[in-house]
Amino acid sequence: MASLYKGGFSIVLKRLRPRSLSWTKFAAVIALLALFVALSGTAVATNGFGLIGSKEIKDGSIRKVDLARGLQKKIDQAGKPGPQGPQGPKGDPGPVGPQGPQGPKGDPGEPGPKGDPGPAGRDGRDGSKGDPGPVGPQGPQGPQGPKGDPGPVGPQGPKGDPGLQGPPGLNSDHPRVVTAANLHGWELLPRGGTSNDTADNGSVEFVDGPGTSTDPLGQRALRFYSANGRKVAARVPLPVGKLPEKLWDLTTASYATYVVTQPTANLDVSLKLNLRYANTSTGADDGFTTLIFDPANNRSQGADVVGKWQRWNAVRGHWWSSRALAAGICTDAAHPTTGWCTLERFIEANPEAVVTAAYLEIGQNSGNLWPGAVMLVDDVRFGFSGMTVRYDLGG
Ligand SMILES: [Ca+2]
Repeated sequence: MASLYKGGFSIVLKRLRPRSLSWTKFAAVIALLALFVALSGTAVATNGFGLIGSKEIKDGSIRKVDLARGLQKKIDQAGKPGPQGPQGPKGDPGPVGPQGPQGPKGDPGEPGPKGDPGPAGRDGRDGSKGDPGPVGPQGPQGPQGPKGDPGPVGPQGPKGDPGLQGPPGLNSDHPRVVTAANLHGWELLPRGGTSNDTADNGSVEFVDGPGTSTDPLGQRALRFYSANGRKVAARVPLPVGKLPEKLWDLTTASYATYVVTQPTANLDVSLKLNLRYANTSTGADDGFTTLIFDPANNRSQGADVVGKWQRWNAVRGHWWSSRALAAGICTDAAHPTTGWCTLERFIEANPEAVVTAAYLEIGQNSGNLWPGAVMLVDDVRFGFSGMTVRYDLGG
């Protein structure tokens, strides 16, 4: 680099000096600058013609004598600079500068999380009545209400189907099966019925018959047994719901017997009718007597045999009365004149007699003829005015 001209250097310095510095202070600064450049070789200065570097100082392009005298004096007075001291502490931060202009508006941030619900507010004032809402779903069925009044009678319906066939009528030949479970009005009287014995004289019960070939109706029959010889009986039902039947209306009275054990000859099951309003000559004024059909007095209908079913038709047979009659007849089976009589003869003499009870019976409360007697009865037919009922005893 070309050396500076002597005259030009002072002009350069004048141009470099700030007006706030005196020439003295400016000279000291230049001296320090020159010293610093000489040591580090990095300081620079501008003078309008180029840079003053350590090279110019070292190679003598700028010499001390080139400087002003005052500056030379200051350089001489300054002496050599001492070694570089340690780095001082960090200075305090400078004062806050003035606020800069407002920056551009930033982008909107992401929405924050949903906050907690606030406390319930107070009830508002009643608003105006709104429109009715839609009809809700049907609720559960309520309890049953009280029974309503009966409605008016409707028109008569069509004629119904014919009903089921009813039970056999009184005059039916269809037998009624009498068992212990369904007696059809029969009464079993092991104490003799009207005799009021305090203990059973024997038994009256349904049993298997002696054989199908000889049983007149079904497999079973009604068995009469007199252990002590006294009466045991079975009551035959009379028509229900009517006044006592007149004896003269008796149109059917028949039954079958089977003698199993006969302690005395000629003993068999008899049919006995309790009567009122007979023309009796003794006893109560109501004309009570018992009219008796006994197979022993009707051998024209069957022989005295054991172990054989025989049928007895009492309406067509001979009877006798337990009490004397005004007519003096039918009172003693053994008497040739007053002995047994036909039913027609008895009715003729006792036209007002009515039947109050009917029994099939064995035994005798006096004498000693019947102990151990065993006899069977089945296929009983009994009825008034042609209304006959047939009974299958035991089935
Ligand atoms: Ca039977």
